[in-house]
Amino acid sequence: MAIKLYQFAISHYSEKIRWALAHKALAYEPVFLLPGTHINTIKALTGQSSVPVIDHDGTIVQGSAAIIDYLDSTFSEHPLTPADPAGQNEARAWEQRLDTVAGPAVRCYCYHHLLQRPRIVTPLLAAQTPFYNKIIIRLGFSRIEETMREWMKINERTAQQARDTLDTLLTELAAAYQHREYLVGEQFSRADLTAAALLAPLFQPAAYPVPWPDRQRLPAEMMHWADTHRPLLDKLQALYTAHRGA
Ligand SMILES: N[C@@H](CCC(=O)N[C@@H](CS)C(=O)NCC(=O)O)C(=O)O
Repeated sequence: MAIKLYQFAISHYSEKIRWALAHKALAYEPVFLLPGTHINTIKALTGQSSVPVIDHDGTIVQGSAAIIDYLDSTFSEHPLTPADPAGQNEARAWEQRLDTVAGPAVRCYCYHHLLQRPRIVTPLLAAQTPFYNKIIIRLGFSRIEETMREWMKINERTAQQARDTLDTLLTELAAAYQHREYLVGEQFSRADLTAAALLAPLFQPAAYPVPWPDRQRLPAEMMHWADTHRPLLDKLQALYTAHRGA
């Protein structure tokens, strides 16, 4: 019955699965990896390098949506997938859009600004790993920044595009939440969880296990822009408070 979760503390897709496991009240062993040095460990499990990955007694599942499918089909208590087919389709459609559009855009926009603040981003990247990783990142910071920007195609232009993409999506999400508690039906589902977890770096909830800096230390551009979507971000924070648990 043992579940291991391979993850980065800072990864918002990993946060989806931390939340899913907490919601379903499933005990698990967290395996926190340092981004960059994770590749061999994860490739040995799946052949590909991305986290999150779970190992449930030898069954390996990679990718946050596939993991939620697996958890809901294996452990029926506290489902995150709506029971009715129409609700299922709707929840999966939101999740897929958030996974493919919101996740990459949040990552590009936030890293573009945070990588300009080594003192803030270093503890975020090394969170939940041995203390010496912070020293290693600090020593090699310019090379690490260059590699991350190259690998994830992060620059001024793509960050601006990511912000425009998020403006459209966040406006649509705000409209969807305007007259209802949850995105699909009357229950908290994988659609709400995905929206809140993937957008969490924009409102920095305490339950997300990284040392977020104080608001006044965050890049001003990020904070001012996030403030233009404050009612939606407050709604997502309320979902954290009501449903995330520890
Ligand atoms: N669609 C995937 C995306 C996962 C993803 O992008 N993970 C990032 C961290 S947030 C990652 O592992 N990047 C490093 C790599 O791909 O080697 C999911 O839903 O799990």
